[in-house]
Amino acid sequence: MPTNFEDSRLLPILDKVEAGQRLSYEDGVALYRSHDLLALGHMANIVRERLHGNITYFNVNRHINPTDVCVASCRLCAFGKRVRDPKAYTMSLDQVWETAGRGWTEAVTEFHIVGGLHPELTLDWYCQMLRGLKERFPQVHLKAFTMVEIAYLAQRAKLSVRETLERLIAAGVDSLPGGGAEIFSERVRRIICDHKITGQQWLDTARVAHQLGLKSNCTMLYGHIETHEDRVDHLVKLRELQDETGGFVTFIPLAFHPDHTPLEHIPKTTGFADLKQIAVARLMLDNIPHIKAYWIMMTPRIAQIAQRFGSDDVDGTVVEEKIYHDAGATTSQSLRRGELLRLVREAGREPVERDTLYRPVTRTESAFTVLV
Ligand code: V47
Repeated sequence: MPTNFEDSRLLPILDKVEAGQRLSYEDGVALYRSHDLLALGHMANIVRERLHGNITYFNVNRHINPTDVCVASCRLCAFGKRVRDPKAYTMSLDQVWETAGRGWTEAVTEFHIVGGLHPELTLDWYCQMLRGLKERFPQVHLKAFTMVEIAYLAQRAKLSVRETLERLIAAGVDSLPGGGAEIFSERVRRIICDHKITGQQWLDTARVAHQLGLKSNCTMLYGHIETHEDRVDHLVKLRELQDETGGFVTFIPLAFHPDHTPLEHIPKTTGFADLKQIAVARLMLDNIPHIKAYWIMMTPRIAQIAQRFGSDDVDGTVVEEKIYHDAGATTSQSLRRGELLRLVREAGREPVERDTLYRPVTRTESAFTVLV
């Protein structure tokens, strides 16, 4: 098919994409600088269809946030609360287990569990929580704790990251979500999340997790004070670690939601910027299998269009979401399985329900089978 690029500076990059060659740091900056969104989408779609054909993945999952108490007080976040804040909450173990079973009747295949850095909850408490979930929901995959939470639990328990992860794995952790990476630039982190682990520590924690056989996701927070160069640097660092470990399954670009944060003056990202971010991620992260357009963050409308701009996943049913809704997200907190199917089909893609590790799931009304 003939290509009609408005931005002719992208043509050498198109040659590389067609030849399956790796894009350079400079290529990444050129992609971000271009306004030729259709050209970016065209190139990203080549890679996306080469990897996944016409399939778009989704899952039936439930988010659980056991506590919003957090010692970090990141400026980017509207979710975390001080331990003495009267609006803060911390679930008891029984409440976590009860929450896990609440919601849709559709059998979930994954619990996505993340929370604040609580100064009093111990590693043993989290291990008990995991064991209780496994006892009650043995068929459900536990995707739990960001690299930031792992590093904090290790520090509090006076254990290495490796030992901490070994205990969490023994208690039931099956994989790790991708949150907390923000943007690796230390200059930016000093402003948006100065009490969080460094970018290097996030990467080191992911490395150890992957060495122990855990798969994880990875993210990048964009649309605040970062530059194009900061974004490319972030993507290249993820790509380098992936060359080493192969442990990342999915990349999720996260658009900054400023409401109720100390950075409220920053304007929200636009649909154009969100689609460009999906496309650049697909083009730069040649070794990470999946690019997720998280519908809660992007809206179902943009997540759907993203299926033609490099993404092959829309995330899941979610059921209850706090982190983005505390920061002003106007999307609903859950979509039913049928709604996800329609969203994907109307984008001209073939929906495939997956488990956390992208194995196809077949289901009846209340039970599911993972095809292994
Ligand atoms: O860790 C926090 C970010 C993350 C804000 O692994 C914010 O499958 C925007 O990581 N505006 C949580 N972003 C979400 C996350 C995630 C979501 C869906 C799927 C997966 C996965 C992971 O959101 C946090 C932080 O990086 N965040 N506050 C905010 N105001």
